[in-house]
Amino acid sequence: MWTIYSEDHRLHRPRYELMDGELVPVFEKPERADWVLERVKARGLGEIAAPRRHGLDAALRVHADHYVDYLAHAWRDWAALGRSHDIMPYCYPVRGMGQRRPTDPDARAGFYAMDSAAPIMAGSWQAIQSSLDCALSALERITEARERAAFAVCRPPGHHAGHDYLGGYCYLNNAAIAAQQLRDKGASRVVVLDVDYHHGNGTQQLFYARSDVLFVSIHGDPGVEYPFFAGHADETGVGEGLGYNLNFPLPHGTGFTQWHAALQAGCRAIERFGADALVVSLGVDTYQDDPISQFKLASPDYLRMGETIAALGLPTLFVMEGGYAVDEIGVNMVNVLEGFEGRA
Ligand code: Q9C
Ligand code: ZN
Repeated sequence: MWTIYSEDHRLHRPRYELMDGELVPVFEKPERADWVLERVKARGLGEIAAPRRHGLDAALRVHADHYVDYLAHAWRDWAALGRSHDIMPYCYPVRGMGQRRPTDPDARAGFYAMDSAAPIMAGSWQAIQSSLDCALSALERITEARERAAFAVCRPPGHHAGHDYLGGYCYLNNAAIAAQQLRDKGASRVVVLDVDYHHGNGTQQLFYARSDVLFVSIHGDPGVEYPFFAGHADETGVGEGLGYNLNFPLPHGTGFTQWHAALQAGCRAIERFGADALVVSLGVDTYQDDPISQFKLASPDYLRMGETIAALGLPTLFVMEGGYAVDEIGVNMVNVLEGFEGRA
C-alpha cells in the first residue's frame, strides 16, 4: 500500500511536556516519523509519496472556525509579545466559569486546550496542516485511485483534538476529518477504529451525537489513565448517536489475548453496523516497552492486529497516532500494515 509522508513534520518539535510533575523532553518527537518511514522502506511496503495541499475546508467540517483561526495565528500573537518559548497554557476555564472567547494570548492558550501536552511553536501550524494533508492525500488513494488501503504518516497526531480544543500532542483531528471527508464524498456509513493506547476523546466528541459514524476505541482504562475524563464503557453516544460509540477500557498490564478479544468484539459491532469504509487511528503505544503506556503487546501481535482488521473487508485508511518507544514503533506500525496485506 502507499505511504503518504511530508518532511514538514520536522517544523514541529516542541521542547517540554509535564510528566509526574516535572518538565521533561517531549515524547512526541520527529524521530518517530523517521523510524516509521525507515521501516516502510526496509520492508518495501509500497510507494512513498508527498501529500498535496488541501487547504482547510475539510478541517472546518469538524473543527470550529475560531479554533482553526487560533491555531493559524497563535504563534504570531505570542511572538509579538517578545516570547520565544513554546506556547503552553497555564489557566483553564473550568466548571462554572464563563465561556466567553478571550483575546489575551495566555487566556487563548488555556481556552483552546484540554491539557498542557500540545505546545505550539513557530513551525507548528505548517506541520499541523501538512499532517492533515497526509491523511487527506492518503484518503485519495482509496476514494480516487480506488485502492483498498493507504497509510498516512501523520505528525503531529490528531485523536485527542476535539471540536474546539487541542491536547495530548494533537491539534487537528486527522482521522475524524478523514472520516467526515468520506461521508462528504458519498460513503453512507463510516467507522473510526481507534487502537491507540489512549482513548480518542476528540474523535468520540466529534461523532457522539451521530449515527453515520461509528466510533470504536480500545484503550487504557480512563479511571487510571490519560485522558481520564472520557473513554469509559458507559459512554455509548447521545440522541441519534446512542449506540454508535463503543469504548473498551482495559486495565494496566493488559496483554494481547485480552486486547484482541476486545478488538474482535469491536469488529462484530463494526460488521453489524454495515460500514462502507474504515479509518484506523493507528497508535502503537500499546507496545510493552512504550515509555508512557501500560499495555503489554509484543511486536508479532501487531501482525495479527492487521489480519483481524483486514478481515472486515473494508476500504481502510490508516492514520498514524501515538507510539513512543524507540525504533520498535516502526516495526510495530508496519507489522499492522503487513498483517493487513496478508504479507506476514
Ligand atoms: N504521564 C497520543 O498518544 N501526557 N497522545 C501523558 C504521561 C499526554 C498521548 C503524560 C499523552 C498524550 C496521541
Ligand atoms: Zn496514545
